[in-house]
Amino acid sequence: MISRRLFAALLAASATSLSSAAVATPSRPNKAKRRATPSPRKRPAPRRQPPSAAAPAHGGPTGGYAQRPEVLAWAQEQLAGALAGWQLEDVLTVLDQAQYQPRVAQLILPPPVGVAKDWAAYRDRFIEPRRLQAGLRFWAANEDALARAEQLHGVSAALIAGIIGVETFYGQVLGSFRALDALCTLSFDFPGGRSDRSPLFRRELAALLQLARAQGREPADFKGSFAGALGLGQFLPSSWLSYARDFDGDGIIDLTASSADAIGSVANYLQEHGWKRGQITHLRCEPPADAAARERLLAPDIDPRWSLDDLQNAGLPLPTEQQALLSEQGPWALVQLENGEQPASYWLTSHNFWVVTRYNRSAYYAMAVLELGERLRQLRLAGT
Ligand SMILES: [Ca+2]
Repeated sequence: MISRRLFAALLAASATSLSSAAVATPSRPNKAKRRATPSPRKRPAPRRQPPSAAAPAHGGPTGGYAQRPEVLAWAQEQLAGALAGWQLEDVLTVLDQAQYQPRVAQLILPPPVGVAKDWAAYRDRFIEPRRLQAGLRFWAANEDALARAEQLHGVSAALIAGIIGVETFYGQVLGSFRALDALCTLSFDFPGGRSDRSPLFRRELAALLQLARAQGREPADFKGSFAGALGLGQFLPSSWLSYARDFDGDGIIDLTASSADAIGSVANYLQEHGWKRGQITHLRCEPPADAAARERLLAPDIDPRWSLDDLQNAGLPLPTEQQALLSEQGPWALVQLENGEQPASYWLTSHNFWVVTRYNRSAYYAMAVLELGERLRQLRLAGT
């Protein structure tokens, strides 16, 4: 607890910083971009930078967040916004418990330049025997909740199981950082070496406090990833507040202890982001032989813009038996995933594939969760 005397001193110290825009105005929301831990850019390689490169821009490795003028200014700003109804002293009491985490500051850095993307290697990290076995156990143990989520939200049980498997290995890798530490580190000591995303994490920090109060828990009790993502589906606090659901009917939302709550929340998240019931997500294809036509189709990336006619005019080889489906379920994007030194792989992807990337904005990620889920579905059908 912060003493009254310290509290008064902090208020006095904040006077100038409050009037000098010490707190960055958050830019437009970008909440899904790094929601989940695994993307090709997120978990590669052991370490990317020596510890000194991740040193905080200001303050020090001891944190001391509640004593820093710019943090106080942020806290005061929140009282008129996300934390309306809170007392400043209560916010500072929470912040006073936060510790700077150098490992968090390292993990947020991008991988070294020059590391080639490799879909085959990425896929093999997730679609492997141990994760498949864990996925089959998870599906069997949660058959009812998965079927209910599929029925209610239109999102396939396979995709929900694929997401939870890639995110946390079915709850085996939930993250051991205190979300309060991770979010304070990234909010107020965001490292140099990549674009500053601290405004996003300051919004998530405020959301964590809101979430804790809504749940009658202490903010310091929440544990998760280095980016503050929580539970089986790795929801950031703001996503928990907006999209999480009590799916087992016990009156509370627990995305860590309740598999059913996590399942219902993942399905609800996708539905709220525009999932279309019954639409397929992707089809393997060959690229157009003509390089210019290929580049033109690839230009919009995962944004589906191309009709069947567009694809045919570009010279994309399309089996006749696929054409009715392509016509009904378009428009399409052409997605290219690189395979290191080997030739790239190509798919036609739909609006629903784009929706999966709202969970984590990476085509590699989306393809991995879809393929893991599909493999699990096939194994179940085969009675494995
Ligand atoms: Ca519940």
